[in-house]
Amino acid sequence: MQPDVILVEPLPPSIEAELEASYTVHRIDGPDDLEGVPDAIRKSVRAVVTGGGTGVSRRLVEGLPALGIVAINGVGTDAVDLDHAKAQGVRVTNTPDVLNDDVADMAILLMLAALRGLVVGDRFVREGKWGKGGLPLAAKATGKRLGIVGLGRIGRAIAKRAEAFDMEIAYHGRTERGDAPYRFVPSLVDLASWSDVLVVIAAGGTGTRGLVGREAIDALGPKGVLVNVARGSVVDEDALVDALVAGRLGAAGLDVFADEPNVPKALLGLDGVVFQPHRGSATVETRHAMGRLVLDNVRAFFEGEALPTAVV
Ligand code: NAP
Ligand code: 8YV
Repeated sequence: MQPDVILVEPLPPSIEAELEASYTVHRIDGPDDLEGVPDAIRKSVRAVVTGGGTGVSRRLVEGLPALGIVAINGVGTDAVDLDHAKAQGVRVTNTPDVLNDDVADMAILLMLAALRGLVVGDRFVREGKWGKGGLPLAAKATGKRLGIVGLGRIGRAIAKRAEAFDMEIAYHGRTERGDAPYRFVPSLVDLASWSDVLVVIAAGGTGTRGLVGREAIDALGPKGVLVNVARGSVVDEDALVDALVAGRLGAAGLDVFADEPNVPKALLGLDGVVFQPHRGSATVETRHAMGRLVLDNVRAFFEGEALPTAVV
């Protein structure tokens, strides 16, 4: 008999097909849907597969007494209580590195779109306004100052791309990265005040909640651009909305939000804001590479081998 696996969030069809070839897959409706787990397997199921932004609730973990692994199809672990999982004897895995390129590309895409008014120009053409009126001049990207909040795996990939735009690069984090050729700025507000563009790519979770607050947003200022590809929780969203609405912040490129899929209504009418629905890693190639790591971790767990990309 095949082992049971609970799937909280869809994977690419070919990855789901591979999962189904080795396991009996039970789909549930979200990270807290204990009721969706068939009664017959609640006491015996050993594996849950979920997404980075979705995670699992403590209630789901506690409701599955035989659970041994939560395999995250993503790198962020903030939607899983790692201490709790460890205390329950549950291993947690994620998918580091394979998504660095795509998330970094998304950060650059949002930066360029915000600076150059990509969406406004697109709408101008679609609405037949070209030839009948003008658009304001946009802002140049090349040579601007880029502040990176979180020079981790993805942060470094963003910096590498920004070098091709001749950008000056500095970063903030808890630790100075001696091997990085960029200037470390111990104060986030100082970094924001120096930056033309501030890209947020620090890990989510309790340690970074509201890290980019009102003071940093005001320091970035009316010509500044804030790009968030990390987690909505890392930026004080109320402060961000206030600053954008009041024109105290120039523009923003946002892939992530505090209460996804809900986006603050006050932002929807603003030309200076460009949105994506949490699609930083959402390409065919990268979602396959992530899915493969999920399959490798689940297989290793059931075969009693070392987990390839274990977090706890
Ligand atoms: P990583 O290599 O672990 O880097 C995380 C960075 O966060 C580190 O540079 C770390 O620097 C910084 N950080 C942690 N706590 C901090 C704090 N209190 N203050 C300032 N900086 C702090 O992770 P990664 O692989 O680059 O991924 C980063 C995050 O991107 C993930 O955790 C996830 O939430 C997000 N993500 C989003 C998408 C998307 O679709 N938009 C896709 C993938 C990942 P220090 O240790 O020096 O503080
Ligand atoms: C994915 C992510 O959108 O890796 C992460 O932490 O947030 C993204 O790559 C997610 O994991 C799929 O749900």
